[in-house]
Amino acid sequence: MEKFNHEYGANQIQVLEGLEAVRKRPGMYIGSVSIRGLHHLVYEIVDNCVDEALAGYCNHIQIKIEPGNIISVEDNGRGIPIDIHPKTHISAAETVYTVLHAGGKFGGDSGYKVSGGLHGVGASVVNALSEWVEVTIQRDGGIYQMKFERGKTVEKLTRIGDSDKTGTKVRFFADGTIFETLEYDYGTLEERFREIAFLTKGLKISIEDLREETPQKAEFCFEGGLRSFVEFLNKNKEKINTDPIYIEKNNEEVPVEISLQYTTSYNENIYSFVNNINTIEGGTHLEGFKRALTKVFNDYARSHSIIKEKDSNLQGEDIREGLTAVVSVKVKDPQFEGQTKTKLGNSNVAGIVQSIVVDELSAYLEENPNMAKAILEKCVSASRAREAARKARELVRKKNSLEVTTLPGKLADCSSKNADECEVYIVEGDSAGGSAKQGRDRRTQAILPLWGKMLNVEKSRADKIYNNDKLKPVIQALGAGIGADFDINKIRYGKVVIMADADVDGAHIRTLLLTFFFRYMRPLIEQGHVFLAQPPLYKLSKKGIKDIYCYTDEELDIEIEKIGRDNVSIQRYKGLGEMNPEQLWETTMDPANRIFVRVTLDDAMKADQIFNILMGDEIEPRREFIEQNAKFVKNLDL
Ligand code: 0RA
Repeated sequence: MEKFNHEYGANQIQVLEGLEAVRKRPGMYIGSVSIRGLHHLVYEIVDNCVDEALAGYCNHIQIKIEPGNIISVEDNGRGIPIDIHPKTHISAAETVYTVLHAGGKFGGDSGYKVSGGLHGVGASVVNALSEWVEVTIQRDGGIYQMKFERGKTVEKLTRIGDSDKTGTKVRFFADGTIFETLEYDYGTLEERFREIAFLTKGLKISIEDLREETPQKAEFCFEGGLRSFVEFLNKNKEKINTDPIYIEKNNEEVPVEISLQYTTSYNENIYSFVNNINTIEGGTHLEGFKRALTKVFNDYARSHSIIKEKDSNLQGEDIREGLTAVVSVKVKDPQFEGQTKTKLGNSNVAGIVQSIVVDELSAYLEENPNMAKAILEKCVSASRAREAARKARELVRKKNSLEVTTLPGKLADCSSKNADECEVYIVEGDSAGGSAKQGRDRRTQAILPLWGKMLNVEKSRADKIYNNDKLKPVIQALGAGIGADFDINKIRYGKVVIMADADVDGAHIRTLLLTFFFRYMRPLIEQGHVFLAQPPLYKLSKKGIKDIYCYTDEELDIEIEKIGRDNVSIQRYKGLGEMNPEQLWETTMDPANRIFVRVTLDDAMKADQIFNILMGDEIEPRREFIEQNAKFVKNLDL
């Protein structure tokens, strides 16, 4: 342990300075101090246990949210080493919790931890940002415990009993002076742990929420790994190859695990992970995978005369139509790029993934000629549809160039032509649309009311979407094209605002639009142009004071407390339609007062998943969704 060859005192000072830096700038280490950052603390602790599982020593992780928002994470691994360094007089375990980035120094690290950035910053960061942490270790025949407060050791590692088991248990209470909220969202944690369980074949993860009278809990363990993940994603879809294709290569340099399955849907659903982190922006691993797919299917189609010599190659998008796939790689020193640092940059990974997929997938196709035929039939029909869509678009483009103004009839446009200051409100329903038209700032705010039947984006190809009565006005109003032709520079409004009620119909239109933007105008979301307007839930009136609008139940409680309970009248808004133009302006559209939620790529991806449930044929998942829908809206990142 070269690093600790200092005098005891000097070393301790360094430690405290390190953790003080974390407390001063928490965002640098965990991204933010919102609920996201709070959840990040849990992920950090669980990550260490997953590493122990990847090293082959742990097969069960138990997470509990205890009453009072205390988190407990227990694993059955080897236990963090407890030996005391002769010079520093500090146990290895204490070092892990008090020295920034010390996690990897003790050999338990899988080597695939992400250095720096948002992930893998480890136990010491959690310690620095917690009011208290308690660590209990079982190993070498004993039970050992140590305690910390705001990163400082208050009880050194002490033997408190005997045990013939091994493992580590961490309990912590996040620091309320640092985080905006200490209230964990069970659903968010559950979803992430399901994902980790899919990504770590055979690892059992249990989660339990003990905060309410009736505890919620779940247990995940998937012997099928990513195969199970793909089955889960395709639960409500019609499959082409009944069993997902599965590829696993645990080679030294870059272990690769991939599963894929074709459905009769028209969309591609590819998820990629690096070291268990969802790379929403993709990167070299995804590039390698896509290149391999294109090559293998074209080679097969040619050698089996499915496409003729004179025909052109199938394009990547034809081959990915209806594909659901998960690609997971482990990379020793991952370089993350892109706007949200979720795009893998390591260039060697592309070739490695490509060659593995080419080998394995060609073998699969040769061994399963019927599947190969069914999949290729779909690819060929996708390629024909793409041709047809291109012609349809060209036709529309020609028409557009003749009629200069092809704005939809229902659009109440703004007078400014400077996109940077212009906003378009896509409003659900005619009555709310009417109020919005009267209440708006005509110079910069345009209103587009939407009504009509919901289109199943999942079951429609681009040409049909282009002519859909609900989406066509949106495409025309935005004026930037669609799909491959979409050009963000032509966008007529800098902000695209979805204004819908907080009910099931509102959820419908929101999911439809987000799914549509995600599928056909992705840069719009990537570059942060899409927002959700947040109308108030309540109006408080009392004689002698100005009306007060509240946007959450908590806010309502606080405001009632402030103005006193007597003679207050509370109006609950059920929909936008209940507000008159002045109220709608004041509460939801006036830049000085309004609350906007910016939609992230992550949100859009979720909407896309939810869309399948809403439009699918199965009733049970739809009912479940509707019950949980309020949560989906609430969890969007601010
Ligand atoms: C390094 C070495 C050893 C175990 C661990 C790390 C370890 C760390 C954590 C964090 C949470 N749970 C954990 N479980 C294990 C063991 C080295 C040995 O026994 O030889």
